[in-house]
Amino acid sequence: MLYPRMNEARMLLDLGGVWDFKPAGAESWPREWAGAPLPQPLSMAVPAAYNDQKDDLDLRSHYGWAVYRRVFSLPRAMAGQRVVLRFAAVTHAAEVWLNGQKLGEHKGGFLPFEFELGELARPGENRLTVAVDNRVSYSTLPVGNEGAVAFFGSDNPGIPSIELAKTRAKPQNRPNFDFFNYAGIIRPVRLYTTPAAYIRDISLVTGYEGSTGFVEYSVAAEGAGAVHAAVLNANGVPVAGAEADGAQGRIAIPDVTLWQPGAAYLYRLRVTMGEDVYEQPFGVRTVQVDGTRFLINGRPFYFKGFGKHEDSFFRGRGMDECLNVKDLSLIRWLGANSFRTSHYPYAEEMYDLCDREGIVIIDEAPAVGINAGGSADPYKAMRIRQHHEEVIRDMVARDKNHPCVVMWSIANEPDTEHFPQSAYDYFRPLYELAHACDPQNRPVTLVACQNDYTKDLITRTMDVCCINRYYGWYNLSGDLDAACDAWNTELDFWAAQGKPLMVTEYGADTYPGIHNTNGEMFSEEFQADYYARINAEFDKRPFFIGEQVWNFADFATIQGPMRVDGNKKGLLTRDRRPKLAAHYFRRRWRAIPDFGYKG
Ligand code: GCB
Repeated sequence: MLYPRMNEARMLLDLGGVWDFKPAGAESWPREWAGAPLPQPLSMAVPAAYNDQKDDLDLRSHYGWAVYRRVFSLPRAMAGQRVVLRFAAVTHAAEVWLNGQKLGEHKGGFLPFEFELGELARPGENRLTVAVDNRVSYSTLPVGNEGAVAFFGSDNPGIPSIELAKTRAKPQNRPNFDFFNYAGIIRPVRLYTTPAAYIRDISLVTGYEGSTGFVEYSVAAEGAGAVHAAVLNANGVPVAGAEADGAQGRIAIPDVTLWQPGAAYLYRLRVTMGEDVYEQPFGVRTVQVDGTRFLINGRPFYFKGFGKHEDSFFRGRGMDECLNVKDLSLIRWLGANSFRTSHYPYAEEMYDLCDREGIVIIDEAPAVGINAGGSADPYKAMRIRQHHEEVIRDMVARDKNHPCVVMWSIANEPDTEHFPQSAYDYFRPLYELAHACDPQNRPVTLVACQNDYTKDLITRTMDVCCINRYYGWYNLSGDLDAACDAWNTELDFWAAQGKPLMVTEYGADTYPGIHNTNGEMFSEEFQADYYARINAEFDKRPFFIGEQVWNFADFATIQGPMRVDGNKKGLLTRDRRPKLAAHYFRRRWRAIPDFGYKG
C-alpha cells in the first residue's frame, strides 16, 4: 500500500487536530452516535492514544468501545477526483461512518486501511465518526487473556473474599504482553486524491553489479494509461538514461551510490500513468544470509541496538515525529545502528526517517502473546491464524520498499517449547508466506522466548535465529557468573546449528538514581555490569551477529506487582535521559564497526 504523498497529481489533507470523543460500552456503542453529534463530548487530540490525555483512571483503563467524531469540509478543488480516506492505524479495531453511513471496518491496531469515499463525500460539511475497540483476547493480535476480570498470580485462588470480589470486579483488558494497551486513533488520518485512473502500488527490488545499480519495478494500476518510470537522484535530478516505459521493467543506474547503514542514499522512482504521478523513494542495497553471516551489500553486518516501543508521555503510542527524530539522534549518540519494531509495525514516518538516516530495522508483526504459559496449546486455543496471515501480508505490503527494513519478524515469544510440533506447523507456513509476499525476499525470523531451546523445533529453522534471554535477571537473578555460564551452555547449542544468531532482548530493570557499590539488582551499576559481563561472552562467538538490548527506553505497562511505574529496562529513562549503562554502551558500540566485526 502506498504512503500518501502530495504532488502535482495528488492532494493531501491531514485530519489531525482535536476531535470530539466519548467512551462507550464494553461490547458495543450507541448507533445513534454514527449520525449525530456526540452527547457532551470530551476533546481528544488525534493522532494519539486517548488513555493519558485526561486525568481519569476510568479512561486510562477503559475497556471496550470509544467513539471519535469530527466534521470536515471538502475543498471544491477535490471535486471530480477520486477521494480516499486513509487511517494509518486505529488500535485495535475500528468502524468508520461518514454522514451516517457505514464505510467499513478494520481489525488490527498497527497497520493502515483506507476507504474510497465516492458519492458519500459531499461538497461542504461531512461528518466522520470512528468507533474504536481496544479489547484484546485470544482472537486478536496482540493477544489478550480471555475473560475481562483480573486474576493475577497474587490473587490466591480459593480465598472466598477474592472469589466474591472477582464476580463484582470491573471488566478490564488483560494483555498477554508487557506494554500498556494504548488505544485510539494513534496515527494520522488523511484524505488524499488521485485521478480516476491511478497508480495503486509500486514494488521495487534493487541490486548492483560493479558500479552499476539497478531497480526492478512493478506498477499496479487501476484504469488505463501508459506507465513511465524514471530514476531521480537524491537532489531530485533525473539520472541520465535511467528510465523505462511499461508497468514492469529493470532500470540501470550508472555510478550508483548504495544505501548503507550509517550512510544512507535515497533515489526516487518517479512513476507516471496517464494523469497520475507518484514518487517512491528507494535505496539500492542487497540483504542476504550467507552461512552464519548477515550480509548487507555483500558485507557482514553486526546489529547494535535495541528493542523499542512507540511510547511516550501523554501521547502513549501516538505518532510523534519529534520523538522519532530525537530517538534516532540518541541511537546515533549511543553508536547503535539498528532496532526491532517490537512488538508491532511502527508508524510509517519512522521507516522513512530510518531510510533517510541509515538506521536498520527488523520489522515485527503485532504477534505477541501467543503463549498460554504452557498450560494449553495456544495454536489450538487461540483463534488467530487467519488474522496472523493478514497482518504479515499487510505489513510486508506496507513496508516492502523501505531500504531500512532488512528482516521480517513474524512473532515475538510464542510458545515454541511446550508444543514444539504445533508451533512448527503453525509458523512454518507463516515463514513461507512472509518470503512469498516480499518482492525483495528478505530474511525472515521469529523471536524466541527464554525456553528449553533443545525442545524448540521452529526457531532453529529461521533464516536468522533471534533469542530473548534474561539469564541474570528473571533466571539466575543477580548471579552474573551463573548467567554467563548459562549463556555459554546455550551458545554451544547454537554454535552447532550453523545459523546466524543474535540476541533480540536481554536486560535488567533499573530504577534511575539507585546506586550500589555491590552492583545489586535494580541499581544502575547492576545494569552496566550485567551487559559488560554478557557482552564479553558474545564477543567470543563468530556466529553471533548482533546484540539488541531490552529496551531503548523505559516504557509504560499495565499496573501490577511486577512493574514499578512501568518497565524500567531502558538504557534511557522514558524522558530519554541516559542511565549508567547507556554510557557503557556508547563506549562499546562506538568501538564496534557496523561491518566486519565478526569477520
Ligand atoms: C520479554 C518480552 C518483552 C518484555 C520483556 C520484559 O521477553 O518480549 O515484551 O517487556 O520480556 O521486560 O520482561
